Order: sequence, then structure tokens, then C-alpha cells
Amino acid sequence: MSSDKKIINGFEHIRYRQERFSDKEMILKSRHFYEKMNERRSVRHFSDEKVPVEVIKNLIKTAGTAPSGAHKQPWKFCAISNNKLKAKIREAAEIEEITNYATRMSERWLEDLAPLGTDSNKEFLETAPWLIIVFKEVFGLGENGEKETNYYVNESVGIACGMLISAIHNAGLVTLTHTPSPMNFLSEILERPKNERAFLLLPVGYPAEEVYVPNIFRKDLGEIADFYL
Ligand code: IYR
Repeated sequence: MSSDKKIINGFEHIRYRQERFSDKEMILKSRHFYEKMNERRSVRHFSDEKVPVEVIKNLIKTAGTAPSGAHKQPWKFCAISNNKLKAKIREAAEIEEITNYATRMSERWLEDLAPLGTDSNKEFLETAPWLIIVFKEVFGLGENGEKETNYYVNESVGIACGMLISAIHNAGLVTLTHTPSPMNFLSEILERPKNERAFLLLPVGYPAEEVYVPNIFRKDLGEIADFYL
């Protein structure tokens, strides 16, 4: 009789079963999911309407289902709704962004960003009811504070962020990927441990009442994929 458990390399493995669909169902489901995801837009203007903490917890739990190098799960999500903290983060982010836009970014970079309408004003850092700040763990900390190696940290945390963004969209909320640079000020403000580095900042909330996004288009399948059949 086959068992639902077996030992591999001395470690227990459990039988995994996933729901299976017919080709027809699979084509429909994959198309619907694509259509849903294709509605997602990065939104830079938020309503200050509250979003329940329970939702944010579910979004973060979803991000935490991401695969990671050697299953080290090298991520930490800081969810901030505290207005004083948000104001402090905005102030520090804008100080960096003013220098970025004025001196650190090349002419070419500014030209490339022009269609998106971004600038150093980061009002969304105060308006959005939540800021989720994603930290990567460049190394792990053992029980006695000893350093442990993490693997493929950027890939792992990047994947978790993708899943987080999908979960935010699925919940009917909006976000944008804000990458203030340099980002060390976030570790200081949030008093993060020395093994963490800020990776990405995602404001989360409802869009502002009448919101506009750039009229830009996604590459079509022919441009993003080559099939070898
Ligand atoms: N970090 C800056 C600049 C910026 C850079 C890129 I590449 C973008 O796609 C958008 C903005 C900022 O957040 O404004």
C-alpha cells in the first residue's frame, strides 16, 4: 500500500496533489486570470480611505507563499498605517528624490520617465492608508544571532513582491513600486536589524476619486515571447 509520506535524504516528504483541469477549462482560466491581471495599473494618487488590517495581513501572507532559495524565505514585510511614521518616511524619501531628480538621474533617465509623470513629490506616502515596506534578509540570523546564508535573495524577494502586487490587485486595491534611492533611511526610521536591507516600498489603498494613469501600452506576446515548438 502506498503511503502519503516518504523519507528523502532523511527528511520527510508528503504527497502533493493539485486540482487538475481539462484543456478547455485551463484555457478559460488562464485567459481570465490574464485579463484580470492586465487591468492592473500602477497608480500614484490614493484616497485616504481606510483599509482593514485583516486585508493587509492576507496580502502579506500571500506574498509569503513565494518560492525562495533553499526555502530560506529571506523577506520581511513592514506594514505601516501610523500617520507620524508615514510623514517621517515621506519627508526622508523626498529629500533623496529631490537630489535624484535634480542631480543623480541622467537626462536620458528623466526623458524615459517623462511619460509616467513622476517627480520628487511623494504625497502618496502620506495619503495611502498603508505602506508596505519590503526588506530583504541579506543573511539570516540563527537562534543565537549567528549569521546564516541566504540564497538568490533578490530573485526570491522579487518573486514575493510580484505575488504581493498581484494580491493587492486581486483585492481591488492599488499600489505602485516606489524605489527611493538610496533606501537606507527606511532601516533607520523603522529600526530594522542589521541583516535587513530595504528592497521595495508599496503604498496600498484605494485610488483617488478621479484618477489618471499614463496612456501607455504593454508589449504584445510576439514581442515578449519566442516559442520553440
Ligand atoms: N525612484 C524615483 C525615480 C523613478 C525611477 C523609475 I526606473 C521609475 O519607473 C519611476 C520613478 C521615484 O520613485 O520617483
